[in-house]
Amino acid sequence: MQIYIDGSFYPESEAKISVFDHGLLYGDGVFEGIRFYGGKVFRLEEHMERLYKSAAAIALTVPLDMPALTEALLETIRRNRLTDGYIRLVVTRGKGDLGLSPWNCPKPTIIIVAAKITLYPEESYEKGLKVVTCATRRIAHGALSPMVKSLNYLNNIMAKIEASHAGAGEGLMLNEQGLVAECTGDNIFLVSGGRITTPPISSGALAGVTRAVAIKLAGELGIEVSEPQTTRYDIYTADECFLTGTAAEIIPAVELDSRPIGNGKPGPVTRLLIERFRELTQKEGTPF
Ligand code: PXG
Repeated sequence: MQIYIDGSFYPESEAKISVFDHGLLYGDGVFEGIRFYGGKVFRLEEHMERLYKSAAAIALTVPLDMPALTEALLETIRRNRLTDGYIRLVVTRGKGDLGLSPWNCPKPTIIIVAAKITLYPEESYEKGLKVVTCATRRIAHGALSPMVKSLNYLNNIMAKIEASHAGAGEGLMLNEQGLVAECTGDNIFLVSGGRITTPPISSGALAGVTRAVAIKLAGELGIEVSEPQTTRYDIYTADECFLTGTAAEIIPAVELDSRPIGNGKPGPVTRLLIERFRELTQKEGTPF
């Protein structure tokens, strides 16, 4: 495995960053998780734009411009001789001292890892996931914008722990008002009466790249999509539910808090979207 750090490539055993890096000391940094399929990177521009926006929001200047960083990412995939896989692109505040001030970090660190990923077994795509509501709330706008894909994932990790303790594949996260935001690493969609809904970004959901793809695919199928404030009641009483994310792609959710969603099996709209999503990932992308 060849890992990119600040302009050079290293084998995994030599790919090291400083223990004084503020990404490690304070979770001060941003990241993206990106997939590539059949020799093409899926929705690369969207991921890049979100990374630069996340960086701007935390007053972090990415030391490479977007074309140069994009080329570094493509070169990392080439060096690893992969055709299908997953990229973790990380920009940290860089090496500083033990104070939390970012002004002691002269140069942000860029890390690019290209590897394989399987988040859920194939069986979960056939049978659907069980989801439970987590007590841990999604980060509030007043604390840190949930739009920022930052290296601070502890609240989502706390929720993920709750979900796995409850034997569920994913955890539902509510915002401070008790409205549905998203899952720990995926956006959530409902199908009710032939229409699709997903919680608005303002609810605390990440502006998921896969979320946008699902909305576009639904539109192409002539299915109406809206973004109303969503409660758990809406999920309990929906016909179908599915989750979207770069790692998870589109995956059915068939149970929330031990209540079956619809008939408790992946529904026809979900299945159709999964099929269309798989076709799209083979067709579109940035070649490397
Ligand atoms: N919400 C949250 C909180 C996320 O972290 C998504 C939604 C889906 O967004 P995208 O843009 O990927 O459709 C994410 C992304 C992992 C992993 O290792 C998690 C994500 C992406 C890649 C890998 O579990 N989450």
